[in-house]
Amino acid sequence: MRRSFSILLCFAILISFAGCRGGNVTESSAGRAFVIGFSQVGAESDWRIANTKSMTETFQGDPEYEFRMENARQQQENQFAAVRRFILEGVDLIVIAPTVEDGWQTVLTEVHDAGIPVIITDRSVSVWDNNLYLTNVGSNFYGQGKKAVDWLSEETRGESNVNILHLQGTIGATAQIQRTQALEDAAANQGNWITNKLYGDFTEAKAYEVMTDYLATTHDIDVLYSENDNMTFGAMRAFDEAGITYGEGGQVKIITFDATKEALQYCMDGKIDLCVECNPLFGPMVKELIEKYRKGEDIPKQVYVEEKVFTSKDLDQAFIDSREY
Ligand code: GZL
Repeated sequence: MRRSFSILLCFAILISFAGCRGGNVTESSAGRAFVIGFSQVGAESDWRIANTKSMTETFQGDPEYEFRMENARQQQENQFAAVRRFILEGVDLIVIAPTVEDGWQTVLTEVHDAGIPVIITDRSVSVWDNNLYLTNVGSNFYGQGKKAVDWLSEETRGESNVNILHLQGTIGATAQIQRTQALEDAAANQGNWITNKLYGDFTEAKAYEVMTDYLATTHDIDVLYSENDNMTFGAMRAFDEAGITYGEGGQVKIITFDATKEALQYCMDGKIDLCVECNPLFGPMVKELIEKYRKGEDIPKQVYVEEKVFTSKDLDQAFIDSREY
């Protein structure tokens, strides 16, 4: 009786050790690829599709890496589920492009407790302890908004009242928070800027819907401040249907963010007044930071990508054709 019990006890102890991962999961063992789990926001915009292409092409072409991407369809809950799956799979590093800033404390603590490093890309997360992630690679969204409002301030200098229609992206996303803040700060200083907000969730369809409804109530718009190109395209379609002119020489000045090829083409053709670039092509930069991390080198907590603004004067067809997105 005693003998069979001790065999059973040893067997139970063996099973319990087999279930716990030993060692540091962040160091891929010699010979196997370094596994990256990437939770992407969705496919809501041309910008996002270009960003996914940049990340995918950077890693999938390199045998040293195994790249697993999950599309959250703009739902944060889907990102939590994807990140928890990556933990269970024991990936070596997790990259997250967060839908919104809030709500990440718990799941990032779980990742931290599992010993898996995290890189935040594009937008940011709001957590008590920024040691829960290695670095944040993305845009200075407030800086983008500041470039836009500085241009608009010059364009509307001396005008009595400026009616600005503000098309907001996904509420709570860093891109929305900071592009909105830049406009609100400027409007507070200008005194003659009157702003009205519509919610377009960064998509063309939603923007077309809300703009069509809005134009049924008023056509009193001097400026459209649209937080991404796809919402701008939806708004332009609604303007066309309502007979409202826009762009250079039109009733409505259009400011748009992302500077995708399609937006730059409209800008060169005088249909959009200002394109504020938001650079999605940071896959190579993320890879470079991961390689520094794997070598034990320090990496900065925040890395901004280079970005510019464009008016029709800055554009020609060769430049637009040369753009990657
Ligand atoms: C910006 C990114 C935004 C883009 C939109 O970095 O988060 O989300 O401006 C996209 O096109 O939907």
